[in-house]
Amino acid sequence: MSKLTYFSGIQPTGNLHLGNYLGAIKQWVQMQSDPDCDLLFCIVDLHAITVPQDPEILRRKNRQVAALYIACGLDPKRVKIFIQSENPDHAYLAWIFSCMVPMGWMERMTQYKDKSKKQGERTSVGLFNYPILMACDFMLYDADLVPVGDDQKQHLELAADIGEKFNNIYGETFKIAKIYNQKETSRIMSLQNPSSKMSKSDIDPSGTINLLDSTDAIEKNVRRAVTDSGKDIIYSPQKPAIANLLAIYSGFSGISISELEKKYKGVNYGDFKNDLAKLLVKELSDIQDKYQKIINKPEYLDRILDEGRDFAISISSKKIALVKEKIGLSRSHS
Ligand code: ATP
Ligand code: LTN
Repeated sequence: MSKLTYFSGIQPTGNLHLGNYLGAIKQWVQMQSDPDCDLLFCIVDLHAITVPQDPEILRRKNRQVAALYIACGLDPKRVKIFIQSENPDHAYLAWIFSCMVPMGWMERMTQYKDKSKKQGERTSVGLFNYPILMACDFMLYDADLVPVGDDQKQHLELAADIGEKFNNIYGETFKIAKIYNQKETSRIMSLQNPSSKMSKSDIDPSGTINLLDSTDAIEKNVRRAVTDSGKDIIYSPQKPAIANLLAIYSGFSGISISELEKKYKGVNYGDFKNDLAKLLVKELSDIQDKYQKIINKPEYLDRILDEGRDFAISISSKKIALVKEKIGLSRSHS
């Protein structure tokens, strides 16, 4: 049986938070133990520039996210980590796909509709094209599975439509990738509003816990997290705030939600939150210690990113050559 390929990425914007960790990175780390797969993780800076970025901050964030990937447990000997803009094939294929995708497919994208509503006149064409670039990211490498949070489901469906359209016109060229995630942690919600997802772009900092937050900030935000009426600690749609805290607790402790419900039967919200805060401080300080060591070794990080880039280009350049051949972007048959 041939090996499966997993591909995923995160934008180097804002601060990575518990949602990014539980919904994405933690699953990537678990996948490493499967010897029958190849793993590629990208820092998607071309996606980041769909909204204005400060060049110095963007440069810093690229390194920060790479260091956080490793600090969270990705093993550079086992996986490839690279920066999207360092492989020009992503943007190249995005142009080709954007010439094939009907406007109507893109106009249905809910993330675009939400974000463009907020940005109004400032909305860039790049933001509109964002899901096409995302499709290229993993289709260049024939990815089988894309481990991302639930918010990306529609983008994966669009990628499948693009792949099928290309394959129908030009013959089998692209694999159709599937989304991969774990139900309970596929959508971590804001600690202040359990009906909206924890997000880098949330303007209220008390709804989010970032991976690099101080002990004080972690404790304060857990203490301030909204709870539901009643006093039982149970995982139920009627109790979205407590269900969210249980999902976070379970995600970091490895204890199942039903075990946690038993453990906290009859315990009040305050004591439950104290335990959760302690757990998060411990787990995040481990990540933070590793992060500090990596970010202070720039040559080590550069070596990993150089290797990742070279590996990525060695695969994607073959796919680009095939695509060019199929669609006639060449002087003669190769
Ligand atoms: P923004 O909310 O500003 O668009 P983001 O926090 O979603 O940014 P991304 O870089 O777009 O950050 O997401 C990186 C990964 O983290 C994706 O796989 C995404 O699905 C996942 N993710 C983001 N937020 C959550 C969340 N609240 N719960 C679970 N997974 C999440
Ligand atoms: N749109 C994704 C980030 C992203 C991505 C990808 C994820 C860009 N390209 C390729 C997986 C595979 C998001 O999480 N906002």
